[in-house]
Amino acid sequence: MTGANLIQMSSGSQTAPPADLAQERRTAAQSGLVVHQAESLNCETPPSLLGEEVTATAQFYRRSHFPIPVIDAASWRLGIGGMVRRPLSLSLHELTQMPAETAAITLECAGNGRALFEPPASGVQWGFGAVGTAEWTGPLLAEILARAGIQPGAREVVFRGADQGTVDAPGGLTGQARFERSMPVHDALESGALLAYAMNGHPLPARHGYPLRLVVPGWYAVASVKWLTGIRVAAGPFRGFFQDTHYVYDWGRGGDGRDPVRLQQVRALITRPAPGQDLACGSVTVRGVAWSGAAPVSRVEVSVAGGPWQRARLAGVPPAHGWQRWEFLASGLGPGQVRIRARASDLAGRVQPELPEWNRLGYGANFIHEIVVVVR
Ligand SMILES: Nc1nc2c(c(=O)[nH]1)N[C@H]1C(S)=C(S)[C@@H](COP(=O)(O)O)O[C@H]1N2
Ligand SMILES: [Mo]
Repeated sequence: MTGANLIQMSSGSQTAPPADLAQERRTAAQSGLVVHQAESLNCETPPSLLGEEVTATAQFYRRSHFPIPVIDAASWRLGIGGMVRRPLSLSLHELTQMPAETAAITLECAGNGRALFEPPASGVQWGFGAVGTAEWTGPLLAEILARAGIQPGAREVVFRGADQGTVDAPGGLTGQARFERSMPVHDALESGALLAYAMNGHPLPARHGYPLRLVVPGWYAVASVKWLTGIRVAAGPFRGFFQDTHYVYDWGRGGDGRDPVRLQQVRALITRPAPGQDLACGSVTVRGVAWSGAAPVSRVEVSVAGGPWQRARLAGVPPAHGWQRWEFLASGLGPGQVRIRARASDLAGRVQPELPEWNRLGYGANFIHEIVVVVR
């Protein structure tokens, strides 16, 4: 599908206004989001608001490390350089004139679920809602890289955002870092990544990366660099702060065992009923969403009141890059507090574990979601 003509991109000088933090916080709270750290605009979505195929932009979770950069779209350009045959510098207008794709893609923060780790892992204490699915529109990254022509011997593609600031460096030091992240060339070409200028049919809001962001299906969203200004093709491994120090699995075993986070872990969320909801005795339809970066979701199972895992029905056509909706008819509900749990499996053979492996920075925490309802 081409979306280029459907999105009204403003022409001429267009600067996203500096984000008013108090305003951002109010808007998030009014949309029902849980605001974690107002200073850095980190907000998550209660799972009960995540039941649709596509999440409304106002309810989409937000995660930014630094203040939102102010970008003048008229002078902004995307540079593509390094090990390429034809370095490029593209304006927003040029990008919107290219063939575009529109796809529903699920973004999930690698720290989603961190709050459940015991002992606590450091970082924003996300519950289950640092995840959302939006329709993103823009040219394929592979198409732009093909235009630039990757040179033989290139191994990685580094993506640079316009934002920067102070970070805690190892050894109790602080330093300056820019938001940059890399992917192997193969993944950059094969993952289906988009250079998105629109979200849910409108130009990207400032907080989600205006005027252009990378969106990488199946990968933890740290890969989906917002406020993109540059793409650099390189021979060596990139060692930036958000690649090598942060967003790595640190198993705390010492030595060199640190891998950057990559694919989303398999996971299901219950979106209906809502936690604490009052239900009448009898039956209720439990609904939710499930996703995995490694392979499509093959199965969702539900356990009611400590009973056995039972298979839920997967709804609709299997999505290419978005989450899978599912439903399950729970019957025979007796009075009292009833615990409902859901877990997902994928075609790569992964099953959501009872206890995800603890790691120092708290990534990949795909704990099984459970809610408690009150049956009367
Ligand atoms: N430039 C830039 N890109 C970024 C980030 C950032 O801080 N700066 N945060 C990343 C992380 S960790 C996540 S989870 C997602 C959040 O995207 P959203 O705010 O649109 O939900 O953006 C990613 N891209
Ligand atoms: Mo994240």
